Amino acid sequence: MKKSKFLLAFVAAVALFVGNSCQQSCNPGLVNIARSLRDTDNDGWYDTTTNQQVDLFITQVLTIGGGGIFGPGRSNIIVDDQILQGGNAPAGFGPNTPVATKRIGTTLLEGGDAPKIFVSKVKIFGGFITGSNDVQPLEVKWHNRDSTWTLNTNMGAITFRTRITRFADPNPNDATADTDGDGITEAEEALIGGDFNTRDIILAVAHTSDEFSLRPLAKEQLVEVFRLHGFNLRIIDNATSLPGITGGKIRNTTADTLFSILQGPSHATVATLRPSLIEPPFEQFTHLAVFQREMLPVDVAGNGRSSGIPGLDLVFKAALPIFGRDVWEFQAKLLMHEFGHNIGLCHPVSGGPPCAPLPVAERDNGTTVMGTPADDPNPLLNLANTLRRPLDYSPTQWTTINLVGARNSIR
Ligand SMILES: [Ca+2]
Ligand SMILES: [Ca+2]
Ligand SMILES: [Ca+2]
Ligand SMILES: [Ca+2]
Ligand SMILES: [Zn+2]
Repeated sequence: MKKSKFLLAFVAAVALFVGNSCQQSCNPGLVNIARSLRDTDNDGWYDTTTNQQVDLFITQVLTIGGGGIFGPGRSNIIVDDQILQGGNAPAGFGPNTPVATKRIGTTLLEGGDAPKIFVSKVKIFGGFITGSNDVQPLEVKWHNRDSTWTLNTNMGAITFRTRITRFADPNPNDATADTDGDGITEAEEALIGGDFNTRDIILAVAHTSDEFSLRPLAKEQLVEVFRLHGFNLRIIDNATSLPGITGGKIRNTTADTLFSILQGPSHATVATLRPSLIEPPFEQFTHLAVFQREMLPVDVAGNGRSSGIPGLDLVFKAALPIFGRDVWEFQAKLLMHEFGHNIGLCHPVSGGPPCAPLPVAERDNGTTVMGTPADDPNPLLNLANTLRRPLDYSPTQWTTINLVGARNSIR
């Protein structure tokens, strides 16, 4: 960063010098370079169409023995936690649909002219999508150059293509603009390589013991259901990193003496963990979930607690006793429920505040993962309703997600 600032200042100084002294003859090339490297509002995006969006595509997949292009249901393909084929993924991802996207602004200057290297994690496997939990992803390196190449795997050959498009800062005099309303400013979108027109959500997931970690398929299913509703959910945990944010295994860094491996922080004290996991530039928009075996006595009422509606933190019981993390999609559903509170959603039957009542047809524990046993007085119905909740929010709930409210929540 320092180096790029220096370079920028140097180029700008040269431009100033050239600009002042070239009444008769000057070097227009140098002036143009300086102009193209201007970041007036200092948010990490150049004023002009110098920023790069780099898309990764899969143009062809050939199976060993089969010889054909993968058809629906034949295999599962997952790239960076996005289920492209298999599970409930909609059919029809094609050679022109990006499977990964990176955006680079003023960090283009870092390291001089060397290409930027990106790493994507690719899973390709047969059988059931639940096999995802046991598949080791391939690490595929790609960079900001237009290129096409083929990777041979033990499942077959995958052909990748990269494409660069260039874009300008949409608000060159405003670093705090938030066009897409995801609670992430333009300056912050630069830190995460976010899109100005897509709602991004950053969720860090930590656990007090490895046996409570987030299961790969649970993570992929959550990313998928959010993607189908227009959100780019990025989950940072022990398997996925983002510089500035730490997920994965944690220990007690708080003054909370009750915090242990079995019982992590309470919903009220989880916020005190934030400084050890989330660097200041990411603090205002990053959600933090802590997975533990049991809730502290203060949180005993449930399997998980959000710190607020909306809020940015949550604690969560990571597994069912005996049955573990996967049965009935326990982990994915419980996380989606508590996270729903974080992003401003209430229970469908008992409702708000702060939520407006749902349409009558949606006031049903079975229509949304936000259903709660607390609204079923009959204990038998309780269990049945808990298990039949879909891994989904209701249609109205998807439209009322409040990411700006989460950003501004008290913690
Ligand atoms: Ca800018
Ligand atoms: Ca801007
Ligand atoms: Ca934004
Ligand atoms: Ca965004
Ligand atoms: Zn709840």
